[in-house]
Amino acid sequence: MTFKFAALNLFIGLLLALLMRRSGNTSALAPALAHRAVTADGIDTDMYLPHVAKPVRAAFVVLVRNSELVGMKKAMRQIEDRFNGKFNYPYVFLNDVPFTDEFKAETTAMTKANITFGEVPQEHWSYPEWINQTYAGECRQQMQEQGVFYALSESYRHMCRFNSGFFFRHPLLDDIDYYWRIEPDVEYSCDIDYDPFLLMQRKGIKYGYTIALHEYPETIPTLWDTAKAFVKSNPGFVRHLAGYSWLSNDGGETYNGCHFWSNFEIGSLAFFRSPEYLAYFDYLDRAGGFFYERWGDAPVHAIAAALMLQKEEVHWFEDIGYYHNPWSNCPLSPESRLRCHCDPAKSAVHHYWASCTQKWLALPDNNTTLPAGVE
Ligand SMILES: Nc1nc2c(ncn2[C@@H]2O[C@H](COP(=O)(O)OP(=O)(O)OP(=O)(O)O)[C@@H](O)[C@H]2O)c(=O)[nH]1
Ligand SMILES: *[C@@H]1O[C@H](CO)[C@@H](O)[C@H](O)[C@H]1NC(C)=O
Ligand SMILES: *[C@@H]1O[C@H](CO)[C@@H](O)[C@H](O)[C@H]1NC(C)=O
Ligand SMILES: *[C@@H]1O[C@H](CO)[C@@H](O)[C@H](O)[C@H]1NC(C)=O
Ligand SMILES: *[C@@H]1O[C@H](CO)[C@@H](O)[C@H](O)[C@H]1NC(C)=O
Ligand SMILES: *[C@@H]1O[C@H](CO)[C@@H](O)[C@H](O)[C@H]1NC(C)=O
Ligand SMILES: [Mg+2]
Repeated sequence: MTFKFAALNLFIGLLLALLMRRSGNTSALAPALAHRAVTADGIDTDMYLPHVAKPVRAAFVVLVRNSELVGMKKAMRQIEDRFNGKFNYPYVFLNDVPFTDEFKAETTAMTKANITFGEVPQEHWSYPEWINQTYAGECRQQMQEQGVFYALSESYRHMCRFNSGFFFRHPLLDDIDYYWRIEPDVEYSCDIDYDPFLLMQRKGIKYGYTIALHEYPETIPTLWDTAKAFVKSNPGFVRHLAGYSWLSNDGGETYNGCHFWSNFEIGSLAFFRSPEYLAYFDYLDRAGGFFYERWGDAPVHAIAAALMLQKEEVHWFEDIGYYHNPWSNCPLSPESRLRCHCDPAKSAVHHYWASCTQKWLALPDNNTTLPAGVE
């Protein structure tokens, strides 16, 4: 039986080869090979067709307002042209109010990929009962007098808290392991010819970024002390002691503000859904700094990533050209000029304010020395 089939296959193969030699027409075999085409990563290209299950359970996750439709389309156009037109990862749009029909129709028209629209549950976008809202109002006024950006905004604080502790719990992400965060008006300036989700999955990367900056200290006066108090009662949280030397310039005493700029993130949802991260978020949330100060999701994510993840589990997507006002990431290699339209001289990595990237890359591997300032 088996032998007969093998012989038949061999016969057909020889016949085809002969026919091709005779006709000199190599595209005669193309239809047979087409459905076996693979990407550089060895993935069957059929897996990247729209509406088909992808090699990685992943999606673009976008929190956005209806009023930002035009900026959203601009960002999507670039994501699609530079990457997703070939890969067709789905989009999940989230909003604290229902999306308008116009928003849904116009974003859906931008992509062949699956797209879903969800609302943020009210308990993920409101004041917890332990927050004194009168006091929170006084704090906002005080920050306004100090000239802090978004000092008076309540919605900005709900947004930061949602991105810190809730986005990964949204039911539309239940079947998803990795997310890629995008915002309206961001720009992607380089062709991306490989699947970053697959890179993360294969290499065990938990958190990917393009730009790492220093935070404005006046938005987070007590964040570091709160995180340290959490660690004191949950010492198992810290699995990467060298992370302290990235977060602090004085051995852990104070926070230097280093964080990954979270308007771009490609991350593992399992990391955020872990009991350790959830306990950390819960502790921060009870301390009230999302409302009494203006804690950003970027430093909240970054403190956890630096302390919970190993150096190699955090990846700088140096090769992804990216812009969110006012900073950009632009690949430096000469080869990149052929697939990018950004100016490498303007890449944030050269700038003091964004030197946290260099600092991460310089961290020692496998460092288990606890700095002096941390108990
Ligand atoms: N649905 C909804 N989305 C919001 C709200 N506030 C912010 N967002 C989204 O959350 C993300 C971050 O908000 P931004 O206003 O861009 O905050 P930012 O990046 O710190 O500040 P900018 O420098 O102004 O971009 C963006 O994708 C916004 O569209 C809100 O009240 N409702
Ligand atoms: C080559 O083969 C393809 C597929 O069989 C066919 O469509 C095409 O016309 C052929 N071309 C020539 C020049 O024979
Ligand atoms: C795309 O959406 C359809 C319809 O909602 C769904 O059945 C399918 O599983 C989705 N596919 C992917 C890959 O998300
Ligand atoms: C809430 O804050 C206000 C203003 O600071 C304060 O007067 C009030 O006592 C606080 N309420 C509670 C229950 O702590
Ligand atoms: C390990 O990190 C500590 C601070 O966290 C630093 O003082 C020490 O020099 C590092 N050790 C090595 C071998 O790099
Ligand atoms: C770090 O430690 C891990 C596990 O102990 C080991 O596999 C890896 O090779 C080490 N890396 C370096 C650079 O020493
Ligand atoms: Mg923004």
